[in-house]
Amino acid sequence: MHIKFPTDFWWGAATSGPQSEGRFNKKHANMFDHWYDIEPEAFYDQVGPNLASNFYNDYKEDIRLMKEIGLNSVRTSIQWTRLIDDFETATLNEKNVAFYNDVIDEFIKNGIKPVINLHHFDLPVELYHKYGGWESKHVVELFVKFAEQCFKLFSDRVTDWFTFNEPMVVVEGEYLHQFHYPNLVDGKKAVQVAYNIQLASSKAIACFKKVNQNEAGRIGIILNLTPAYPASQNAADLAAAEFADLWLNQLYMNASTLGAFPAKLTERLAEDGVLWETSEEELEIIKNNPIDYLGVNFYHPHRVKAPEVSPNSLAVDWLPEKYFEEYQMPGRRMNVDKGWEIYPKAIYDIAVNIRDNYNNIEWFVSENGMGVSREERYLNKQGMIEDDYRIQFIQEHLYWLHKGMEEGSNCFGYHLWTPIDCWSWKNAYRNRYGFISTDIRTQIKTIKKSGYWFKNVADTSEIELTEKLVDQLNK
Ligand code: BGP
Repeated sequence: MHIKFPTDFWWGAATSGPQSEGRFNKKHANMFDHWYDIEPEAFYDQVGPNLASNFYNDYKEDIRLMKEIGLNSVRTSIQWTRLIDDFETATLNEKNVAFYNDVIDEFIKNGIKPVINLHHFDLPVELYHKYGGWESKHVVELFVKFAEQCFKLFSDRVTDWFTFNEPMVVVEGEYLHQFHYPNLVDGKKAVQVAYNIQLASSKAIACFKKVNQNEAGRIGIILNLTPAYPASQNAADLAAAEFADLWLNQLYMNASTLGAFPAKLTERLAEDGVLWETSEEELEIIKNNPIDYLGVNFYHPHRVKAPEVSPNSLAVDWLPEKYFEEYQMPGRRMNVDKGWEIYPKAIYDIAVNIRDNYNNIEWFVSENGMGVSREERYLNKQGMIEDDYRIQFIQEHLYWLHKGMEEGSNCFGYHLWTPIDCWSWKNAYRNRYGFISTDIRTQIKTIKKSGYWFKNVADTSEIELTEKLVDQLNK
């Protein structure tokens, strides 16, 4: 079976500054840099962000490889801790301004659209120690100053901007589930942080409208958006799924696209006495600055059930998990290396949801991918990793994405996580996601089978699926 996508479809991949550049010539540390400095054993094999995939030194060669595999667009992020010398005044580090200018120009020279994100889990750590990071509205203002510098410096050439990558992961990682420094468990703070990040995004969008230099310029947010599938149709499981969807998806989706938080969520948070501090003026800013377009990161579905323990038995005052619990569906298909369920049809559900509930806003798959350990297992005699599992994973997701588009969803692109194997936070280099492998000892980069395969997809905007695979997908 042949599937055809629009000829101007974005075929690309995503990375981030902190995961690819390395800490070279960086005056400041972000949250992860600092965490690694104080507790290297928290990271897989004690590998930290110092070298990452050496993009700071290798960007020319890396971009050449990205071109070789046909990518027409690539997302990365500008590190706040690299670009800015003084956070209060947002004075620039000129050497690093030159670095980002070169990177952007190099992408453009190679026919690759640079897609620029401003925050990828990389808050400057001193803003956490001084002000409580995203708990503080002063930090919101400082972020907007940083954003303004980026727009002023680069929006003559960069047309595609995003404010935040996966804000909910910051909330969960830092304040709920202890996988980002400072590893707190504090529901009340989590709620305020969730709000403050939305406010920061909306304020950055307001600023973009004032200083953007390019008529084609647009700005959005990147959300890890996933339907919350209930474990059963029982009322209790349905209620759990409803709350999970409000908290995990609708909070940012509604505020960023429709200009207001879902009332059902704010009412519940108010009843529970944990609603964020806000003001009429701030809510006006959120209302008046919706995104132009959306990025959706999708890896795995959420399956939820009613909590088994009484909400009152929670050890801390309030947690969103009061209302839902993760459900491990028997027989689910797993990527065992990463521990994530594989469920490509969710992309179709996301497409339909955006079409029906969010004014069919333009969107793209900003991350999707499969992290696999010890990929050397799949090296062939010529030294190429034969990652057929990744090719199939992409095919399956593109199949469902295409179906959603056929039914009218306004999707304009697909980005894999990630172009070149990069550093993955706590997991460091355990799971590899790239079209191109990185040897972390030598930093030699080699195109995998999926990279060559993807070049053909990008060149033709078509994919070929076997009947067997299509049958499986429709079972
Ligand atoms: C997303 C992040 C990416 C990337 C990816 C893979 O949530 O936006 O930065 O890391 O997940 O996940 P991991 O690195 O945890 O394997």
